[in-house]
Amino acid sequence: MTGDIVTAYIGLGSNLESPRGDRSRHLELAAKALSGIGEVTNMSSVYETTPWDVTDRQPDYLNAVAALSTAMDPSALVTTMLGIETDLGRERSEKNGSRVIDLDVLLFGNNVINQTGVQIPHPLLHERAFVLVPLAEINTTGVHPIFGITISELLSTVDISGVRRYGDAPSSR
Ligand code: PH2
Ligand code: MG
Ligand code: MG
Repeated sequence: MTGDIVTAYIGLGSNLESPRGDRSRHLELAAKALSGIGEVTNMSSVYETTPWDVTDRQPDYLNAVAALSTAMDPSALVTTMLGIETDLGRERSEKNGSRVIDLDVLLFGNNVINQTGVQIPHPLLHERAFVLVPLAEINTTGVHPIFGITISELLSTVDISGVRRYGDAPSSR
């Protein structure tokens, strides 16, 4: 714990069914889990997105972004995200391949952190429309702490054609 309350932005993604439910259900279970560790102060709509990187052999994703007010330090937050992923049945196989749930710490206040296993801002955040579209929805004027430009400015640099609005924000209650 740092003692400080910080707003972290968490990327949520799912492109598989599991015994717990479908992609939407996984986002909802993840949102509820987030509300158990801090206050979810904002949640984007859900977007259906074309797979990025491994494009030929995995289904479309649902993606969303949550704003989480937390007193955890970044490393504890990352560890907690991995624990929620495991609780929701995530199994790790191919890099950038299909997953039941993925919870990435995108931003942690204005902090820049480069430790083993903890890279914040997320190193690919600025390249990924499936992150920037939902992030811009809830944090338009937020400034990327390395590039020094806003999320909406970053959004204007990427191709958003693979990102379609799918539905309302997952309930975190
Ligand atoms: N996550 C990945 C790899 N590719 N593509 C989309 N559309 N959405 C994701 O969440 C995603 C991805 C690895 O984390
Ligand atoms: Mg990811
Ligand atoms: Mg991840």
